[in-house]
Amino acid sequence: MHMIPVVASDVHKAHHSIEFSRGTLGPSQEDPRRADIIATALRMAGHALREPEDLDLDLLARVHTPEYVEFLSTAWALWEERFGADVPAMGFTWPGRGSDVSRPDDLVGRLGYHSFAADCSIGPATWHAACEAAAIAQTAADLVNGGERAAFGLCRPPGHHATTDQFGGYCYLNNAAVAAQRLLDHGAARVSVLDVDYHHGNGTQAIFDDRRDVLTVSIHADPTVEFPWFSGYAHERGVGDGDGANVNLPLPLGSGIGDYRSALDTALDLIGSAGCEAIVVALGVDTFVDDPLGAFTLGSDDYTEIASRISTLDLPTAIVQEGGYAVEAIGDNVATFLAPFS
Ligand code: Q9C
Ligand code: ZN
Repeated sequence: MHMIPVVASDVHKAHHSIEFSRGTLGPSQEDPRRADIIATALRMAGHALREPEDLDLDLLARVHTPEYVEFLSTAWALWEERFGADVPAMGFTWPGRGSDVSRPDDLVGRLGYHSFAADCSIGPATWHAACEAAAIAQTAADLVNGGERAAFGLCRPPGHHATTDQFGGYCYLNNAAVAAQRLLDHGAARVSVLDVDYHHGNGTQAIFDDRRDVLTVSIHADPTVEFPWFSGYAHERGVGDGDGANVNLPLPLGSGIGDYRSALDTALDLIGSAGCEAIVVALGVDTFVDDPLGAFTLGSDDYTEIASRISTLDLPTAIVQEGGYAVEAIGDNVATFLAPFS
């Protein structure tokens, strides 16, 4: 049996953000142990792990703005110079609704301008870790471009909440968007990003919203009662040239495999009939019944069924890691998901 290749790295370990949750700032649930546990489980399952190639900055520039890349790459040094190295950098003032926003020159203003949530911070290792995660996604896409039927990028930090120019939701650079753009750049005329994380992939939607060449489809918890609150609704269908090329399939809290299967079949019918030549799966296993952040009720075995159905598309498939916070189960859940692609 051919186990699908896995791209992973230890660079993520030094990045551990803080998050504001229920009135308190504390260590993020997006913990370095997540990726270590997944890597161990995948090795045990027989996957070969390899390191990423260097990140292509031209590729990165096709999904993020130059201002944002400049901001992220310099924010920690500017913060440390001004406030010291003891506390990480975080935004705390965001533009109001309907305001005509200009980009502040000051770092503190920019932290608000370039973020949308108080759930993650920038520390000394954040930029390097985010670039490595994007490089992992790029390398997974390259393996698929090189003829692998599927490849997995063990990205950490995750990426699907990061927009063209804002971090949030534990995400800084949009790894799934990087992978999708890489598949396009290799010659695919159209690709799909199928986001199965518990949370809406608002960043991926925003990055590709006005484009037809990427069909973004997300299955996630109803945003009327869940992060990211302000997007993920079924009426968001893409804009301009991208009209019809974004599909949101929100599900109620408490959803299990029955509801999930229906949404997934809708997603797969759309992707299958849209002429996509390759697919990126944004894989969050925070849909797991015991996930501390999620309220779906999927069991480990359900990941076999979900992955099997996705694999019936029979498209070249780059899978990238997003969320999943039930650390005791995260390794098995990811390994279980990857098995049907082997
Ligand atoms: N402390 C991903 O799954 N809100 N991001 C958490 C509870 C943010 C999740 C609030 C959730 C972000 C990649
Ligand atoms: Zn999530």
